[in-house]
Amino acid sequence: MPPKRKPDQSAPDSDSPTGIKQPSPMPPSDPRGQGGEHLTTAQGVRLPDTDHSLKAGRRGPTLLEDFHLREKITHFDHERIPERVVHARGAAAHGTFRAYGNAAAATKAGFLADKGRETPVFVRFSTVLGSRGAADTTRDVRGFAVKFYTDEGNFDLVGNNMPIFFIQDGIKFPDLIHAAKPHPDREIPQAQTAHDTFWDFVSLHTESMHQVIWAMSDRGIPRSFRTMEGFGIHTFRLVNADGGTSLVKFHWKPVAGVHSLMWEEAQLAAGTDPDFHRRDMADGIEAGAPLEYELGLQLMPDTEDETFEGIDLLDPTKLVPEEQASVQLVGKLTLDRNPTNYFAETEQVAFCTANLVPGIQVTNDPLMAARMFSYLDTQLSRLGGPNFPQLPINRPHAPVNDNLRDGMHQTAVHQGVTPYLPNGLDDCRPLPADDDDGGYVTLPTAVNGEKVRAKPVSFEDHFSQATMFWASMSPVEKTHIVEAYAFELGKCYEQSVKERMLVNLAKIDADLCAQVAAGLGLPAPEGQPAVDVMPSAALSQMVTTPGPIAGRVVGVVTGPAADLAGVATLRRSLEAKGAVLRVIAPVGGVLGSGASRVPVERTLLSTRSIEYDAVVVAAGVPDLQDIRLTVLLQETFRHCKTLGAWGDGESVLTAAGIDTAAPGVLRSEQADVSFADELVASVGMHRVWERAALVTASAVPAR
Ligand code: HDE
Repeated sequence: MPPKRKPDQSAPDSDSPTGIKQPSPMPPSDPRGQGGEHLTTAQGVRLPDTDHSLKAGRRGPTLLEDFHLREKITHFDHERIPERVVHARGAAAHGTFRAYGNAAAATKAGFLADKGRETPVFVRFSTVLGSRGAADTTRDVRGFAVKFYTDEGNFDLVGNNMPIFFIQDGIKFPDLIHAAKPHPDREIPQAQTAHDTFWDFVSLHTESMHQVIWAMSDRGIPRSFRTMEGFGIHTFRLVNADGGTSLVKFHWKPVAGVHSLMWEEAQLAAGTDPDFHRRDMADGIEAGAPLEYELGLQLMPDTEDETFEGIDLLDPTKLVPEEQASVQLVGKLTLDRNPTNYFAETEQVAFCTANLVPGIQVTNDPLMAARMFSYLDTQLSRLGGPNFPQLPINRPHAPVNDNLRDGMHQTAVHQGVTPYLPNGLDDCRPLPADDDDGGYVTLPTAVNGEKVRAKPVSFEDHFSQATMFWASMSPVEKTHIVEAYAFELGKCYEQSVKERMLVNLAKIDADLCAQVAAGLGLPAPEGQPAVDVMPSAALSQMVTTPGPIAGRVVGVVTGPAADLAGVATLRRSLEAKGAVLRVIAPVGGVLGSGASRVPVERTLLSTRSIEYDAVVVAAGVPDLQDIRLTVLLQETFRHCKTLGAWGDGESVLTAAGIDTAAPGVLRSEQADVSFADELVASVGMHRVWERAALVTASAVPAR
């Protein structure tokens, strides 16, 4: 029998390359490599030995005749495909989208409009700049690409975790990416914007200023995929069953809230666990804590000037504040299955912004226009030809009847002799589908104008929404933004780049500019920032009430004499909330005996503070002292995460130099339910920000 797929895993379904369900008695396709009893060649010939090449005598030479050696090495030589030009580093999961039904007034797209309809999805999260093997936690924008396998064909919502973009016209994308990728001479630095060419480009290119301040904020270093928002960025046009239209921006709202890492954590994780985000997602799904997001529509009237409250909706560097157009939640995305094969699914999935379904259309956003071309085009070289939609992960779940034929890697065996239209030999089939038959009918919008290489005047304001973003931040978030600019510009060698960037920051906010300038040791120039901006509460990540803690990890420091009954109580409470408890001890092995045996999951050598959202010391190990434990506890304190101890565990905190009276340090006589509740509530706040002022060692002095 072939090996069984793990319970948390899923794989593309068994539709044929043409989208038609395989008729019985065809077995469902099995994406696993090992399906049979014996090792064979690619031609199915059974092999007696794969450890020795065929030689003339034991000491060689190797014979050209060795078809097994040649086939094995040749295939290996061609195992790699080009990584994505951008978004090369990613991780994905399968799931389901369930519509609430309240979008029906806005769109006829069935997967959004039909109450309770469930649509399979595949979602790939990514960083933009790093190569395939780069670290997950570098400061960057994150991709949030969703493929909906709807009954009307595939719809791809290829978005990011920030609602705006660096450029207003797709023709500049190669410039942006060339500047942001590693320098062409030495190919450094990897996966980051903290270098001269990036800041040279953006400082000369002021339409990037809004996206750059987002990237310098905590949004650039998410805690996990589970705690990221997602945005379609561009304005789309929705069409309802009566032909009525509206303009829309898509939002994904994470049920777990929007939370980030601290910059030092992100740096530590890049070294000690470069797979931080993908591991978190895979482990969470395996542990039964799916990732959940609600899809939100920000609907705006479809007016002739495609402008809302003075905001040009075709300008992808502008957002529409939620205070001005509320986000209506219309469905829920649940990611609950890990892929079975990284290459076949996560690497070969091909998102295309041109994958649209009836009810959803694009607008004339000039960034979108270039994307409509680019995504199909890039797959031709990445996936080796025009038949990539036949790959199992890309196949629509709707029937495909495309008259497209042949080409590299054709896996369908098309029948018949009439792949052309019109034809008389097959009754002129397949028939065109009009609106009533579910055809994708492009709205007949009027187009007029002179051919020019220019942009509208309404695209010229590059600073006021960056000012709005800054004004919407809490003091802690502002400090992080200042530190991020000072860090990144501090990594630049070119003085002129830093000075030019300060001129731009002065146009966003005088205080921001002054603090960054102080960090760089440069004078702060004067600017004229917009004065009448309204802060938008939805832009801040600060929370005032505890949120869910699903997928969060609490480390419990133990030792041979630790109170294991207390550990069990905490574990029950945390697991009931979808969180994970990990037992840390000085060395590995098993604690306790009999029914209360507890395996040690991390030793002081094999762990680091970034693995935990909170760390608690158990009673029973009061004399535990170890420099690695001190580092662990100090880092947890410095990163404003919950600390705690019960019973005599408190002395371990004290010995490590932790002020146990500081905010967010929980103490209790026992690990009882009320202690567990306190812990759950504190982790639900994400950070103990009251501690921030005590620990912000790198704070730049204010002006
Ligand atoms: Fe992409 N982008 N992009 N992009 N993008 C790609 O497509 C491109 C843009 C985004 O997980 C590529 O299949 C151009 C905005 C995501 O597989 C490529 C322009 C947004 C992903 C490409 C943009 C995105 C990509 C590389 C400017 C947010 C990863 C490989 C006109 C709304 C998808 C590939 C995945 C990937 C081109 C701008 C999001 C080269 C030309 C804006 C999430 O085709």
